[in-house]
Amino acid sequence: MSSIIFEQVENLAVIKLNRPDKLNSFNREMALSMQSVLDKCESDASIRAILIVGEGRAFCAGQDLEEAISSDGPELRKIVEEHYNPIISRLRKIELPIVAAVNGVAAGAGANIALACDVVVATQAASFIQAFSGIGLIPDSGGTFTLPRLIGWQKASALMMLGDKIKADEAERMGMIYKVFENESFMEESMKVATRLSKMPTLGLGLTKRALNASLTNNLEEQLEIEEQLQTMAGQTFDYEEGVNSFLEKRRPNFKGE
Ligand code: T3D
Repeated sequence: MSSIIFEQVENLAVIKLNRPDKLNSFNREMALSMQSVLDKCESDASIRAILIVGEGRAFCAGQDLEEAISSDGPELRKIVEEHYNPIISRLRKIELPIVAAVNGVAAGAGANIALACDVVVATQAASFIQAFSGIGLIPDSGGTFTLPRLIGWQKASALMMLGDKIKADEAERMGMIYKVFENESFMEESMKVATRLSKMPTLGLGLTKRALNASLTNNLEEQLEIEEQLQTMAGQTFDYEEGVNSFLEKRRPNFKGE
């Protein structure tokens, strides 16, 4: 059984983390498979959005701790350098909208992988735990970068040090995630969000992601400059023409992602 399941539904790639008996925690094989499947999504022009979800009752419990302490497993530095850093870099660099559908507990690297996605939705029963401090580690997978930007420095440092379990509703209230859906309709609602994104102007959304990424280090003048460049690019796409024409003709747009 593969630890990462890939399915394509029209223009949407669905990536399932599939080690349910280990709460979808990452071992080396799963981390490397995740990287290859993300590469496939990036290089296949028919894919216009990605949804990541966990199989079973958890989203992801972070690093597989049995592997982490095994004498023949990869050393800790390698786990961060070769497993998690390349996953987070891909999630941010791939110019497609990526939805994390958090179907249960998201702990450690599992939480920070979800939070690196562009749109994070969760089922009511989900929770987020910066579990690292409980085992003497520091938050990795971009957590020290992402979490303070999402919820502010004070809340982030407290959650990262205390390792509190944050329920989905609270995560939504504090701006950590986009939306919570009821348990019963969670998968259907998550698919609706991701499918909608997969039918939108893909290049424009990709450039929006590029602009947001750049804003993390730019000052206002630099950001205005990049908006000018990227808007010029967006204005040359088929989907821009289609969007304006469909508006003027009072009809639904038929975006192609071109
Ligand atoms: O080398 C390095 O470690 C560097 C990399 C760091 C990145 C990280 O992600 S560090 C953080 C690692 N993750 C954790 O510390 C979380 C560990 N898990 C938990 O705290 C709890 O399992 C949860 C809060 C996530 C869920 O609790 P609960 O009560 O719902 O489930 P459970 O009973 O604890 O777990 C169910 C099974 O999954 C259990 O196995 P069993 O007893 O049924 O055979 C448990 O051992 C297994 N499991 C859960 N998390 C992990 C795991 N097995 C391996 N690794 C895990 N992370």
